[in-house]
Amino acid sequence: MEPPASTLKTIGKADVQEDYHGSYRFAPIEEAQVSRYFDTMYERAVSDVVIVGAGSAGLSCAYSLATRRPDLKVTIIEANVAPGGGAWLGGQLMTAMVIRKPADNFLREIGVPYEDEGNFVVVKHAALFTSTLLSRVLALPNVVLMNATSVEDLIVRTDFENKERVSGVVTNWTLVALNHDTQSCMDPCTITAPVVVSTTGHDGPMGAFSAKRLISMGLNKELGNMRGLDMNRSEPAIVNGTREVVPGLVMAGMELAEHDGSNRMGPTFGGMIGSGIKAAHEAIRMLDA
Ligand code: 48N
Repeated sequence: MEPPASTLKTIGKADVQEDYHGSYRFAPIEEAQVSRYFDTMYERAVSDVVIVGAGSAGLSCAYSLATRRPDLKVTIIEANVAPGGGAWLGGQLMTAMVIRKPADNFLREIGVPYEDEGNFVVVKHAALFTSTLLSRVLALPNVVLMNATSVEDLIVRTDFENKERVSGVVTNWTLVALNHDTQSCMDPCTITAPVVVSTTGHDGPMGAFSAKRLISMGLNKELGNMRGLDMNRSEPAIVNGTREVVPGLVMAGMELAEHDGSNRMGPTFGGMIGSGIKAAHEAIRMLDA
């Protein structure tokens, strides 16, 4: 989209200069040239895959999907201003992040250093994993992140066999989504996509969003409700259980524990990585079917 015509009569020669003795000069700009977000919303109104939630599972899915299939328009919707979900800390006030083998393969793939402690590896700070993964994902040309944006509903259509199929998401600014009962409804936007991957986690003001919405719209009977902590049982269950839970919707990460009623694992993140990668494989299977 062409930038708006210049409203300034003359714009000085762009004699840019990086100088720290009082003569620093920037190239000139029109204020209107800064408003770019709406281009993104328009360009991504139809995406190939929408990933709801930019936590460790959602970001692992985005990286695996967008690198395997650079032809796909992958759009991530994240309710918080800061993406990353619960992966900024290894656990309550613990900074290091434990990742059980074989999920360490992914760390080498994206270039996160770690200490090898036998059955698992330790990343010295969880923020090192999350910031590295975020930077790798956002550097991919076919990935767009819309943060401070909430999915507040699912688009559901009937397919040619008259089966209900999730076909996209309904979005709004998070501040609006959190305040619908304090003002008249501010209508949302939509993003249609043949595949939606929901990784909205298990807690927080909007956690387990799709797991709960499937019930309130009658596409699922009841929540499985996440069970108690058991690291050895939970991580394979989450990875192996990652799947298309209803036509058009793949569920992964801790949201799946709410949907299926599988155990939680606490501050070990290999299951999130594996579940995200499995979700990427599921999304490709669905698109190629
Ligand atoms: O990090 P989370 O919460 O979710 P996961 O599944 O990626 O990772 C979970 C992991 O951090 C754990 O909880 C660890 C393993 N602990 C387990 C345990 O036993 O305690 O990320 C979910 C993201 C967040 O950033 C939310 O802001 C976002 O999803 N989100 C949404 N984004 C858009 N629209 C929504 N409706 C929405 N709901 C949540």
